[in-house]
Parts: sequence; structure tokens; C-alpha cells
Amino acid sequence: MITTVLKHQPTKFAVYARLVARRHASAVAASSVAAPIAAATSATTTTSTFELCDPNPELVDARLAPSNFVPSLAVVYRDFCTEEEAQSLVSDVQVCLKRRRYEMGHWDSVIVNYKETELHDEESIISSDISKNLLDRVRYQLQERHLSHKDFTWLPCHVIDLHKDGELNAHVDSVRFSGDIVAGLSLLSPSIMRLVPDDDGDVKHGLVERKKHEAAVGVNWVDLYLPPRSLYVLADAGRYHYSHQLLPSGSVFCSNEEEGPITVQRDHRISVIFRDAKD
Ligand SMILES: O=C(O)CCC(=O)C(=O)O
Repeated sequence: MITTVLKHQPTKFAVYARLVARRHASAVAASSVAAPIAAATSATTTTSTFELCDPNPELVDARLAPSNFVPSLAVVYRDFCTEEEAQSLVSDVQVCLKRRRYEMGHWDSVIVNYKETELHDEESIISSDISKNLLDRVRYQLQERHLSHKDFTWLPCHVIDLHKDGELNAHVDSVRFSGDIVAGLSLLSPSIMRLVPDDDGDVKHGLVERKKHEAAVGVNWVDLYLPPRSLYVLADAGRYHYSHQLLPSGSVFCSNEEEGPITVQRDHRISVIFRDAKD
């Protein structure tokens, strides 16, 4: 249950521009969260126009961030998609997910009680135009606001279905295939994502190692509140030098005294994750 509603609504401005949306075209194998084995090798282009969104800084609690943290490293866009778009995308991805069982992982897994798939054949899996348009709009936002400085190729979207009682523990995404951003569309349930400085820039294997690391880095962290239908982006150092995790249900988010705390009950959550391929 959300006990307090954050006040600010997103400010949007109309920027209509020509879109060159890169689409992955390679077939890839399924991946795990910590070490995706996907690779995108070629791209096709399409032309569309979309409205760009501005981020919602009130959804980021950086009060205990390290002094070199800058807002562009972790951004959340509230209400990135409409209810209709969210429902459409959930229905499309559930066609793939319903054939799978929740995986429990082993005792110190990064992710527990989850299903996952990769949209390596996005054109055929995503059947509705509403969902297709939404995925293109996300890519356009990421391309224009977070990746405009470089030429890149998209990896196939990665979909995670996290059970209400599932866990997504602290990790840094593998740098083997994935590039400068990790961005996710959060569907169905709210959650809090915590970033903790991790200068090794690589996955901490094993619960003991992760706990030791957390103890060593002390109290520095950044929390992102991810309401359903929001889009988060971890960019550059936010992706390479901070681990990310979802806090347990019942955790509290508070970005400043004025907004007040909100208690976030995490339920069944689906996320659609976008990554650029490593250069
Ligand atoms: O479900 C999410 O939004 C987070 C996914 C994640 O941590 C990852 O793919 O590395």
C-alpha cells in the first residue's frame, strides 16, 4: 500500500523529431540477469515521431549519495506509458512467460522466484501495434536523452517477471555484452530500486562477498521509486559503478522532508529492460 502520494506530475514538452529507431535483428539465447549472453549484431531502422519526457527528480532519493553522484546517472520518468499501453505490453509478453515456471535459483542467487525471456523475435512476439509503438517510444527516449552522443545497437529487450515474493539482489550487469545504459519499464507493481557504489564494476558473486562489500561501502546509496508505468535509466557510472537491487516489500522511500515517506508494497512485477550493446 502506498501511504503517501508523491505530488509532482511529469512535465513534458513536445519535441517532435525524426526517429531513427534501431532495432535488433539477431537471434540470441536466453540470459540471466547478472550475465546476459545476448548479442546484437545488426540493426534495421524505422522513422517515427514521439514526444520526449522530462525526468521526475522527486522519484530519486540521492540524499545519501556519494559526493560525485550526478542526477543523470539515475533517472526515473513517471507515467511513461498509459494504462492501455501497459496492459497491452503485459498481455503480449505474458504469451511467452506463461509457458515458463518461476525459477527459484540457488541459495545466493541474484534473482529468486522469477521468470525471464528475451524478445529476440520481437516482431512476432509483440503482436499489438500499441505495444510496438510503446517499445519504439522507449527506445526513442533513451536514444535522444541518454545515448545521443554515440552510435550504438540495441540488445534484444529482456523481460523479467518477478513473483510477489521474489528477490532481485544487488548486482552490476555484466559488461561482456551490455553497453552504457540499463533502462527498465516497470509494469504492474511499484518497487524501490537501490543503487550502492560498487567500484569494482562487476558482479559480486556470493552472498557473503556482497554483504562484505555493502559493509565496506558504508551508508552511501541512492533509491529510485519505480511506480508502475515508470521508466528508469541507469547510465554510465550509474550502470557501471553502482550495484542495483530491488528492496523488499514494505520498504520506505523518501526523497525529501516535504514529500514525506511512502511505504512501497511490492507485488507481482514485470519489467521490460532495454540495453545498448557493448561498443
Ligand atoms: O527488473 C528490473 O527492473 C531490474 C532488472 C535488472 O536488475 C537487470 O536486468 O539487471
